[in-house]
Amino acid sequence: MVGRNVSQHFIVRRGMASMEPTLKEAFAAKIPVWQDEIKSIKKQYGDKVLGTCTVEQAYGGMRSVKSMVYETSLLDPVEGIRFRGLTIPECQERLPKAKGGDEPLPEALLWLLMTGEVPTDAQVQGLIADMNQRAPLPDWIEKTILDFPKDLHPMTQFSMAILACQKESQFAAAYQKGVKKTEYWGYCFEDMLTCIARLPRIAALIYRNVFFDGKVLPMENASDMSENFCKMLGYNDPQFIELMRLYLTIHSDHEGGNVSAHTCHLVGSALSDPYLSLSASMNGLAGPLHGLANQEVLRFIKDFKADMGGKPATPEAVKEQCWKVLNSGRVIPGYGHAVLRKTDPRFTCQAEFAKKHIKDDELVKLVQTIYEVAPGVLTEHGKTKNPWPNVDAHSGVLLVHYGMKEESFYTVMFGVGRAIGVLPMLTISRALGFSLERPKSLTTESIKKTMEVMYPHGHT
Ligand code: HAX
Repeated sequence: MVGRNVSQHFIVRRGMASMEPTLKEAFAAKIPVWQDEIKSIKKQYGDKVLGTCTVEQAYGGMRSVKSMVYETSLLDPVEGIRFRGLTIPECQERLPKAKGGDEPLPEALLWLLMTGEVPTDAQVQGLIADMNQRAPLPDWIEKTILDFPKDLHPMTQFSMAILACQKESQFAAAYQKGVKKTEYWGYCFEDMLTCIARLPRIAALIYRNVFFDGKVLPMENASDMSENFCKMLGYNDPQFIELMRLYLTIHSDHEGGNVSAHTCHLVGSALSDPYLSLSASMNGLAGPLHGLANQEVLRFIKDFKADMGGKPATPEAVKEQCWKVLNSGRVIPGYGHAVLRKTDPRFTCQAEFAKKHIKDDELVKLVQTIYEVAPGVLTEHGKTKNPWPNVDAHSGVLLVHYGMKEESFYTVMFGVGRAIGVLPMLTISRALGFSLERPKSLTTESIKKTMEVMYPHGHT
């Protein structure tokens, strides 16, 4: 079966008149190399301690506990994210781009995440052609999405639509037939690519149905994922399409411990197929402390503007608004992070995009003023370990500039990007035979007893 799928890819590749390997072939070549590497690490260091967990960490959401392997990206608290070793500026420089474009193609990032290698232009074009073939949705799923109540949150619709696609999971079907463990990854790969290819249409149907007339243009086969996505959403501006390429790229992966990545990893570890795993992951992304923060940031900005009643957004006024939010017991959305301790480079690259293309935009200027003020307020407030902005502090105002004002849709956009990170890692997990996740939990009573035995005279 895996062999048959590889030859299906070959047909696409031949259509491109190229002898480059497909992503599936490039990935397949890596698997034995990585398996040997892991075997040797386990043999040499298997009984060595990687990290410890304090009582504080057990109660504190396992913050920074080192107990999970996630290959596609790594987060440094100060420097920010690296995708397979490349920073965001390095990805912007080195990954293949669309003709005439400056921003990386998300399909190129997908290749990088899957293989650890920067693809050639021809490889990316082959992958785009393959994904376009997979993108059309079955009619019944289109109809199902159009039947959702318009007041059902777009993220709930997104998660439900991904679940609906599970009917076609090759992984689930193969498992039922008793496929061998060594062949899991091939079916997972097929689901991963089909699922990612279909997300733009799912998201566009939700957007057009909730906020407009439910009519979505057919997909253009000649374009890349971002261009197709923008056009189906109803946006033709080439600058917005470039923004989409950057947006999907930077929202893809943020190592493994964040709620959406960890959920996908955890659910997939039970051999739930990629659709079940991604749908679960999206339910985590829909939380206000995670991906929903981009919606909340725009609401914060809208409330602020309404309170100002046309008066200028001075730093003093922004400061007052920040304190108002904090004093009401809420968080300042878009600020703080569980790992980062400096400005998120995903914020910085969006600010640079804004500076380059739309520097006079009123809301972009307001985001800059918030950036000048909020870290000081949060520091004075004295609770957060990181007063600096994260990815969500900037994304909404860029979308508003190009006409997308419907903030309850923003987390769906994040979700389309996030799938490009978490589903490749899921496929790698199946290729490398990663185990069912099952950490040990304790009760407060058992922690108390353990501590009393370890520290009979109390701990000094
Ligand atoms: N505003 C007000 N208080 C904040 C804060 C903020 N932006 N960020 C953290 N704090 C508070 C926490 O609520 C916590 O208070 P309690 O002790 O009363 O519980 C305290 O500061 C310590 O928190 P922390 O250790 O610095 O941060 P956590 O790891 O617990 O939480 C969060 C990280 C991102 C959830 C947090 O900073 C937050 O709520 N930020 C605002 C929401 C947000 O922007 N979320 C998106 C994060 C990026 C992301 O995942 N995107 O998808």
